[in-house]
Amino acid sequence: MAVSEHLRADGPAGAPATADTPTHCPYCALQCGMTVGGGPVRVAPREDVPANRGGLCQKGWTAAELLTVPDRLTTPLMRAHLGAPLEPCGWDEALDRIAAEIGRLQARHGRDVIGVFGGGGLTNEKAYQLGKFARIALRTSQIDYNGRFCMSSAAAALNRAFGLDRGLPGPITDVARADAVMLVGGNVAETMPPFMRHVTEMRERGGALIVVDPRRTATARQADLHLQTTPGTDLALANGMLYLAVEEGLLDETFIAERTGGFEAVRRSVNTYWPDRVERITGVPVPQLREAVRLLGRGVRSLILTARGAEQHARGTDTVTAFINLALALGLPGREGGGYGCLTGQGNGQGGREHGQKADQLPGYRRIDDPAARAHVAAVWGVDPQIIPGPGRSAYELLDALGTDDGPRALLLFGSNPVVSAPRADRIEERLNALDLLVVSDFVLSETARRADVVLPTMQWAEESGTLTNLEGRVLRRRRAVPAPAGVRSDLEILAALAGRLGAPGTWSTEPAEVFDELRAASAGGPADYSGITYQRIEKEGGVFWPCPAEDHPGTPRPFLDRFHTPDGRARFIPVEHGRGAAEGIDEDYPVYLTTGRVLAHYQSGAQTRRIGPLVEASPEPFAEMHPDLADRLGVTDGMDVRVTSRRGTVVVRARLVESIRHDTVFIPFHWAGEGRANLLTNPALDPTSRMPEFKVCAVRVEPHEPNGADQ
Ligand SMILES: Nc1nc2c(c(=O)[nH]1)N[C@H]1C(S)=C(S)[C@@H](COP(=O)(O)OP(=O)(O)OC[C@H]3O[C@@H](n4cnc5c(=O)[nH]c(N)nc54)[C@H](O)[C@@H]3O)O[C@H]1N2
Ligand SMILES: Nc1nc2c(c(=O)[nH]1)N[C@H]1C(S)=C(S)[C@@H](COP(=O)(O)OP(=O)(O)OC[C@H]3O[C@@H](n4cnc5c(=O)[nH]c(N)nc54)[C@H](O)[C@@H]3O)O[C@H]1N2
Ligand code: SF4
Ligand SMILES: [Mo]
Repeated sequence: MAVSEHLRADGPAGAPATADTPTHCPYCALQCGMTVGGGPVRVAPREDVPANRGGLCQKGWTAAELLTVPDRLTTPLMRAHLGAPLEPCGWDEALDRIAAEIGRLQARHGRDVIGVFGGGGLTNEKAYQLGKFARIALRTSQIDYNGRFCMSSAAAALNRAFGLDRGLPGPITDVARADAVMLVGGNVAETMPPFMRHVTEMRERGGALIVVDPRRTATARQADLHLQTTPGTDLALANGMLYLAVEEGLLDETFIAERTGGFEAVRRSVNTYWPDRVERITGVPVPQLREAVRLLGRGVRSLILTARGAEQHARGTDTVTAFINLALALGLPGREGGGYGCLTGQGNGQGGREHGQKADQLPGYRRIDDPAARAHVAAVWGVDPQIIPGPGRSAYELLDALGTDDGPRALLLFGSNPVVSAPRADRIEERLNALDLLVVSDFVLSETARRADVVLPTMQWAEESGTLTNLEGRVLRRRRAVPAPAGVRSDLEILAALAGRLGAPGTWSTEPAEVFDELRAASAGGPADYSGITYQRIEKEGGVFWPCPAEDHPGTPRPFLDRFHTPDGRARFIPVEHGRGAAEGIDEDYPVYLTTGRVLAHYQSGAQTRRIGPLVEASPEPFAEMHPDLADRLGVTDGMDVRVTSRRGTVVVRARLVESIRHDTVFIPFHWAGEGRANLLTNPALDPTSRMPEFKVCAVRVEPHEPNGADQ
């Protein structure tokens, strides 16, 4: 097996040589299998994990370096008073201060004065414990997490149509067996590189890849068909494809009759999406639309997969619904290996949305306003259901309310860096600064942690154990491979210590295995039922698919193959309309579309990857990708600094001229802080159902930047 090309000479402080431990990558939802061990610590890909089968991306290869970044936090930090610098302090001092402030604030302003913000990178155990901590230790309704910025639109659409929110409809190996895969707004060649192995295998077997993206990305370049849409027009594209599916006689009438409801209304609603009109809206030529429908409709096992490009819109839920309608009309979800799926993003993006860190949710994907769910979970927690609060605010609304008259005055944050990753980030930064108390648990001093009043140094991936649920819905084991540096505590230890100081009811184990057993009981009978999953089974079986309601139940790799999880077992067709499209259209003042997303070398807010030498070398700075024709019109040349201005702010980044992007669109990755922070520009228009912000489209003006201020 190959080893990391990017070994550090010194190895982690104090970490002795260890045997190689099988675990998974710290980053994305593919959760590539890797071994970690040796001194200096190194990683190597595992061959026994279907998701990556011996592959890793550059981030995975360099993951060992994350354990030894020079500015790793190893002691709590605290400000003596407002405006004072962050200074090292002891754990008791930090935890006592937090508990005292919480007590003071809640006595004056009520329970909801404390907010909690979680992350989709937290293990199931931590996500579960964080939700429980908010509900019965703080008794606040004000908890949400960064998954709201990620898969919430797909989740809402899946719940509405299928009655269950599960990312992929089957094991990832189904991709290689598919006849056609349509990937809408996903650039997996950069965001999950080993995923492309499955796609390549499919193409070698004669299957077709269709990519829908305003950019000819590394993924689109490998496609058989690339539909280069105008940002924010996917819903019209899907409705137009359904119109053509009807016209071409590609409907699966038997499936529609036996397994679904509501098709007639949808058939009528797509009547106005005739091909010329759809070409005008989306910019996709009619012959390409027709070709895409034929490829999908003639295949037996076709997959329609959406990712953030289609979902991060103020109409994201309806957009995903339109693709689900198309998949249902073609009968795909009824065939083994076919269907609709969404590509989960963060390491535990799937599990992180199931165990109660979402504002309206209790463990097991239960609804917090359902009396039976409250009673079940309260019994597991050993509390009266009455004390569990109701639903709180969604992520952006929560951050936006911080420090306002009726919003939280303190925030406890685990596993997110919203100063970089939240939409309209300067507004969010201002709200964080207005708090009486900001507590951040992290292993590095992220841009958000820098603004905290108390920073708690925590353990990271290879130092801890627990479970994560990957994009397939397969529950996997994260295993401890190296000791944590002295002075660092796990998130579970932090929550237990705070719960103790707050006099919280219930038990607060710091052992992941014990917390998992409690999670199993809390999830039992819920939509995301983990009760039959054990650490031992995961070890033995290489992961278990939920729902898994009993220890002798095999798990559920294909939850929609035979029935949907709606009351009548049928999937629901729901008519959706393009309407006016994106929340912000282009006009004379802001004549160009901005879209945002990712590059291969960096992860999310960059808090982790901007600290790793080879990744910084591969991708040192933010940039604005634009077409040479657009650049010409704007007087911009390759490599020049440009000012990009939206109604909310301005960034300065280097222009990168590429032929692969539409003439009317610029693309800026969101991984950087400072003057290239893409989220200074983005529009926090929210989807009415999922409360997802419109990260993927807003209107901007682009000008050459003259540093002396000659240009305004
Ligand atoms: N390298 C890397 N990999 C990652 C991550 C990372 O930060 N870096 N993060 C992980 C996480 S949390 C996530 S959520 C996933 C995200 O994975 P992806 O969804 O693949 O990533 P993005 O780059 O956000 O968006 C994908 C594509 O959407 C396109 N797009 C923009 N606007 C539109 C539109 O209106 N319609 C359509 N059809 N396409 C559009 C963009 O051009 C972009 O190529 O990646 C995971 N993997
Ligand atoms: N413009 C624009 N903005 C976007 C997006 C976009 O496409 N465009 N995508 C959105 C999406 S899909 C996502 S998922 C978000 C992600 O954005 P963020 O929520 O900011 O995610 P990360 O950068 O992964 O932040 C995780 C932080 O938690 C720390 N951390 C990691 N693991 C743990 C742990 O176990 N415990 C604790 N306590 N800390 C931990 C890391 O060091 C890091 O500082 O960004 C969103 N923002
Ligand atoms: S694709 Fe995702 S899980 Fe795999 S090595 Fe890269 S970042 Fe890690
Ligand atoms: Mo994400």
